Amino acid sequence: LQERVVQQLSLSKTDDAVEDIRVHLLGKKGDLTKILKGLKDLAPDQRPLVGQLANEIRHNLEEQIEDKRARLAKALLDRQLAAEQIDVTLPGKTVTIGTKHVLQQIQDQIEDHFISQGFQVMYGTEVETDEFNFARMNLPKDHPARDMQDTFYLTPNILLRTQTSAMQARAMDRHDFATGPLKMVSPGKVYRRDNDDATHSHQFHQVEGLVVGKGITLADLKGTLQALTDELFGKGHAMRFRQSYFPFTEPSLEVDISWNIVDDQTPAEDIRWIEVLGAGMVHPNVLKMAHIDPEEYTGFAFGLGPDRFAMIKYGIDDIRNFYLDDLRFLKQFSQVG
Ligand code: FA5
Repeated sequence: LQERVVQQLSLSKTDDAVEDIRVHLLGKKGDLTKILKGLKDLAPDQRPLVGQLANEIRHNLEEQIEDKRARLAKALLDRQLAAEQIDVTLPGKTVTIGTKHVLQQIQDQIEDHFISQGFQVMYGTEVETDEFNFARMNLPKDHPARDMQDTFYLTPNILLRTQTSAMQARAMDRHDFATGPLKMVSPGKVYRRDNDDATHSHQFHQVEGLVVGKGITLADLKGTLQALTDELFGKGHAMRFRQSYFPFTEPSLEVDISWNIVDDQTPAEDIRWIEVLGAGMVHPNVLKMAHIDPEEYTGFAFGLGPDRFAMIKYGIDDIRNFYLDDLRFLKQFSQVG
């Protein structure tokens, strides 16, 4: 028995294998355990002799098992140390640091501009109720103008917001007009069942702007938009206002900006316009639904597309580039903003 065990030990390569041998020898049903248990069946004069021998063998084998274990552990440690050796002279790995997405950069620039003009920034939620996205914007159920924005509905009354205008009513509800006018911008993602093309995406961004106070006029709206575009684009991009229609503003207008740099001499047909925002004077019904008296207060609102602002600013001719996660495209904007 002793010889067999010593041989097995010398062949075993893992701690588990050694444990296996120990159990077979000294476990409850182990070979040596059986011998020790069998002592009582021996003739009384044989017991001390056999007993002593068996115990000696046990001590001896236990020692050998411990010894083998220690050697295995040391070998393992040696292997680990060798494997984990660090060559401090090797050149370091470069850690690639991510940068802000170009759309986030444009949004930050727009936010910063408005903060400097005394606006507060409010973030809405992408999942909205029909009430705030449409009804409070003077678009009751079955209003034909709802078709202007084809909607992703989650339930009959809950949807993915189609416009950041959904934050207008929330802002008016929250504001205490005794403290002064409401001046807020609200940036975020919006969703529409639009077909994607060079200037449309089914998920895009808007920045809503809303000012409500006493004596606010269309001239304030135009001045506000002019100041924003001057700061963002510098001089050289022409801007034009067109009459338009939105159920929540009266009058309503849309603003186009020239994609190319132009001056007074540029022939009209050479100017490449892109629509960047809708705006207007807040409709009296919208004020009334927020319990604001339209006789006393007026306001303007706008909803601009930062994706299109970025297209103009960085000369990008296809909006889909922003959403493809192509690092070669995105890395071009790691230094701007
Ligand atoms: C609106 O969404 C109105 N809520 C804007 C508004 C706010 C008007 C407040 C009056 C007062 P419109 O659907 O035109 O309007 O979208 C506004 C801007 O969002 C557009 O000028 C354009 O810049 C951008 N936009 C609209 N649809 C898309 C699209 N599918 N992909 C990218 N940008 C878009």
